[in-house]
Amino acid sequence: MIKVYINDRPYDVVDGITIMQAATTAGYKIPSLCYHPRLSTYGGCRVCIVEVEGIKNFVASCSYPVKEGMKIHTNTEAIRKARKEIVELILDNHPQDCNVCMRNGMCELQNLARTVGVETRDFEGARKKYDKDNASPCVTNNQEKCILCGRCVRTCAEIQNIHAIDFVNRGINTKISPAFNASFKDSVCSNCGQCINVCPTATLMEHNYIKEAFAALNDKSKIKIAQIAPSVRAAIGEYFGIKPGQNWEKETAAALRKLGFDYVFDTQFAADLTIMEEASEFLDRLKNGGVLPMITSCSSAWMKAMEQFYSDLIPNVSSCRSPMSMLSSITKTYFAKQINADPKNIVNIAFMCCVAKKYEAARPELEIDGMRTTDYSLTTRELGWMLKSAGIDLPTLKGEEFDSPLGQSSGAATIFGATGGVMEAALRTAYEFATGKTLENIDIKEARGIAGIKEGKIDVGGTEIRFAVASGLGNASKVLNEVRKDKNKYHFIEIMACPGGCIGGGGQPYAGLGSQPFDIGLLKLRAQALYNCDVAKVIRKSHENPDIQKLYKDFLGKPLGEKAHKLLHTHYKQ
Ligand code: HC0
Repeated sequence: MIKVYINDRPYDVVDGITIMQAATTAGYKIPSLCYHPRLSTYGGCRVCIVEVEGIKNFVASCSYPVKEGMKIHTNTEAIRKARKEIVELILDNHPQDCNVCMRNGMCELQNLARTVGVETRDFEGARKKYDKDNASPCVTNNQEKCILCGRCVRTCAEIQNIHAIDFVNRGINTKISPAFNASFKDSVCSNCGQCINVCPTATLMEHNYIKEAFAALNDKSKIKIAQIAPSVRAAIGEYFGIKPGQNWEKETAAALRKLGFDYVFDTQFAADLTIMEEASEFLDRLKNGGVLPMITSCSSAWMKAMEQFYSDLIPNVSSCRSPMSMLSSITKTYFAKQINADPKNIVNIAFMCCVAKKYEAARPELEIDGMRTTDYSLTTRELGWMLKSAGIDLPTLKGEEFDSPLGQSSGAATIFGATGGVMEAALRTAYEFATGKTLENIDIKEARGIAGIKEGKIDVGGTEIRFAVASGLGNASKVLNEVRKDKNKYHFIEIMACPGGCIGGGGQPYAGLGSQPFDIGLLKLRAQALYNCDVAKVIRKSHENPDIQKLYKDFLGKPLGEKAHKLLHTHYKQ
């Protein structure tokens, strides 16, 4: 430890950390923009400047290390004036359209301007003129709003290892773009949406389908069906200013009915269905010498990344559709029959924590007899916006149950939303399918926690199953490179594209001012909301869900059967 002085007060801090880290531990939040604690230091925006006695120029606190006896001033007149001017200069070539901007009220630049005291806009800087890239069903790019903080570029490279975007051009023409100025649609972007989570402005946003969703809700000739992903319930409260860590599933069901949905189903029902198919597929491969390790397939951004960068591993990837797509298949077949409806009159709208689900929804491989199954996939943020704009104050609503028969789920399905949850759910069922015995300790601790890579083993009927769990595509690439070297290292691998799993999805509410995207504390709170829900359920194994048992008995036949293959499985592009 060394002693430093911050604003004339002494503090003992760890040697070698930056001034910003020292200030944070001492209780000072230095304003910043390009800085992110989980990314490499860029030091480009200079918003975090401070004065250090004995150094002539202001220094960027995000990159300058502390030294014994250093005297730091974070809040002098000169610093306040310089910081304000830096933010004014950033604003000078930023559009003046806050009132009509989708991030109005949730914009870091707007907040920063207030924090540093910008009260007038005295200069009219050169404005950037670009066409908005709206072609991708997932990510839109409006470079007129970009302040070149580079957080998106570093996230895509350092967290996700995808490298889909970078700075291009020079000077006033500098912008962020996929290679060759391509649209996101034609790039290697995995659609994970993590760049959206870290973007401080409305430059990178999800392609929103709010207008289409409202139009469908107002169409009297349609049967409107909603489903919500596991992690939506763990985060939607944050959109309404409630602290993270609570489960809002019943209030969300009530809110969706108030929005006008005729049926509100739960993606978690289909998570149980996925486990029936995936556990059966795994045991089939294990018993009959199929390709191992088997790799989970429910994360849509992982699927796109896999097809682009790991297509040699296609035989390893489970053929199961994701729970979202399974539920959409079942509503337009089994459920349509139950209510005597023409599936063409059903509109399936899925509310997901994920941006890439929009791409998944549009995949032709998932059509059934030429019919699209998920009509629209919207993010948790889009749901929050729809509810607010319809005057529905979710946290104050009296909770309601999901509709039957596609609304009941096990605890295993709930934990799908956190990294390791799919593995734990699959192992609970695979064990009992393989052995015919009850799995006594169903909490598979090695699969839990926010770590990016986890490993474990479990004895399944005398065979030791070695498994791995990776969240974040950067971590996934490390595990997959191991698999390329040694196909026998694992039997079963779960991969989720987003850090922490779906709870950290690219479509989740923007992290609050006190926390950052992929902040470990935030992810832990969201995960805990799901694990608490698992423990509170009487049924905690997918195969024990009575409505799933009925679905197989009345309609599907058996797992991996002919009908299941047509409706619940898919194939991938080389
Ligand atoms: Fe996920 Fe899913 S866990 S991908 O992030 O498998 O969006 O929560 O809905 O489909 O169930 C998202 C979350 C899901 C799916 C489920 C899976």
